[in-house]
Amino acid sequence: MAGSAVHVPEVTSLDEIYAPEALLSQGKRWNDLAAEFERLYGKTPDFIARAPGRVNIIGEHIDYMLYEVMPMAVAIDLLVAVAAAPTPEGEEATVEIANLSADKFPSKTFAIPREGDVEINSNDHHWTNYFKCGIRGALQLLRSEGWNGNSVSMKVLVHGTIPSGGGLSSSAAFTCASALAVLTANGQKEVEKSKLVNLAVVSERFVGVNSGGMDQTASVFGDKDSALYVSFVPELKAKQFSFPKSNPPLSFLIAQTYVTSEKKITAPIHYNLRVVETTLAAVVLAKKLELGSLPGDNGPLGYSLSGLQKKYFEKRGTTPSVVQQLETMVDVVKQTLTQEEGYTKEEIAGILETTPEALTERYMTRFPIRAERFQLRSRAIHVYSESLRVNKFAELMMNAPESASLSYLEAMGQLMNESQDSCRDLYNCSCPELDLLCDVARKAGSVGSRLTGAGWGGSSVHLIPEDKVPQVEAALKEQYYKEKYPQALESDEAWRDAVVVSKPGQGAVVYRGF
Ligand code: NG1
Ligand code: MG
Repeated sequence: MAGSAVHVPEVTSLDEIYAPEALLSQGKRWNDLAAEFERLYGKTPDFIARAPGRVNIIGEHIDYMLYEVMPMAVAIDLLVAVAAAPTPEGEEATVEIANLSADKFPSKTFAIPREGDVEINSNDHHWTNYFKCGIRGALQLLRSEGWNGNSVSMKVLVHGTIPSGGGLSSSAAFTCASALAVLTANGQKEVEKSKLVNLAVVSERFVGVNSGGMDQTASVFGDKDSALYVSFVPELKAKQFSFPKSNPPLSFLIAQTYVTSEKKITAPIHYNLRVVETTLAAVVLAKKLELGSLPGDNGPLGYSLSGLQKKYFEKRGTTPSVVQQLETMVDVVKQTLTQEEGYTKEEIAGILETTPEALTERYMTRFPIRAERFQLRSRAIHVYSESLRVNKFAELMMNAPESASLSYLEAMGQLMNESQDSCRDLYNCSCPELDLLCDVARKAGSVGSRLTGAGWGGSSVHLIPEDKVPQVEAALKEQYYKEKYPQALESDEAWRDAVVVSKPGQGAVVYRGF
């Protein structure tokens, strides 16, 4: 559905969401959810809000620097079943929330203040925090649009099939589905996709991760037939595209490391630190290059390397092609940020003619971080070179010949392999298990293998000529899972959880098929 409605679709039948081969098992899962809802709360849900996970094909750790990325939604997802009731006059709305996997995710009841925000303790990593993020974001949006009502009270039952910490963005799916559920429960008949994404991005930051916007965009704008080319400036846009027809046909395989990376816990030394490093790289470059003050933008900390690129060429009065610009930026970084060992906070403060305390206050207080040295050089080289790879990859994807050859696929795969090298060596966000999966897959016939998502564990994605898929699966089984995670070999179901051939999936929907 190219150029589909800007509103989240309301669907009444599961075949609008899932591929035919998944309908049977999904039908059972949705029925189980509805039946358990009835058992718990004594009534059927009014609706189910559903949002999927995603896999990122290429463009890692550059969304928060406002560069284009190429993710697709996947079929695994998060369901939020809701029954809403008006909150009695003068009382606070209540939320009763439970999970179908009750042993792992215990239920909770809490109130929503009539004014102000629902409290989220980001040090207490309770699973329901993500639902609270959705409430906060949704109510803030409604209030900003002049709504001054009291929220409805909600009975909620959740079920997810996206492994948490698995790199396929269970968190964004949960935040998007929750925000969508709260908006719908409070009477919003039509929810605009970009509004939902923007509010979900901001909401996810309430759990302590200073995230970019890729995952929420993929989760909301996903489409059954296409992957997405997502841009963030001048405003959020998700262009749909199909994979090239090739001989042999191509497929994308997702393989789990089963090393979980709980981003919200490691954020001060991993994710949030990278956001600080790349933002400070932009600010320091602007100062060293005497570009004057950087224009503020939508980057999580207000400045971005893409803003810097724009300013750099404005100042020079030239507009080379995007590829030339990015190549130039890689050189500029290499010549300007010469300290390969990184920069201390004191050194950065010195360059910026400010104090370390002021730096901490401005960039490291809402999202605290821990670092001895800030790797401005390597992180900035990664960002510019990764954006360059995305541009080249998009060009190959979207302008492929009628029937692309194996060597054409190999050219695309090469860019994915280079992305993995850069993530491992410059961004330090890979891990030995991800490196091993990539290595094994490539030797068995993958033409491009890389981590997907934030990294430090989670999943990998592989571009494989279809005829080589069985070989790659067999090699992964033999050389990775057998030793590192034998549980994956115990049943067909476990294996499908570890390694799947991934097709683009439908984005968020509201289901009212009851
Ligand atoms: P994960 O941790 O895989 O959900 C994160 C960010 C993305 C993006 C990627 C790296 C969130 C919700 N998602 O993904 O915005 O920056 O890492 O490319 O924080
Ligand atoms: Mg996440």
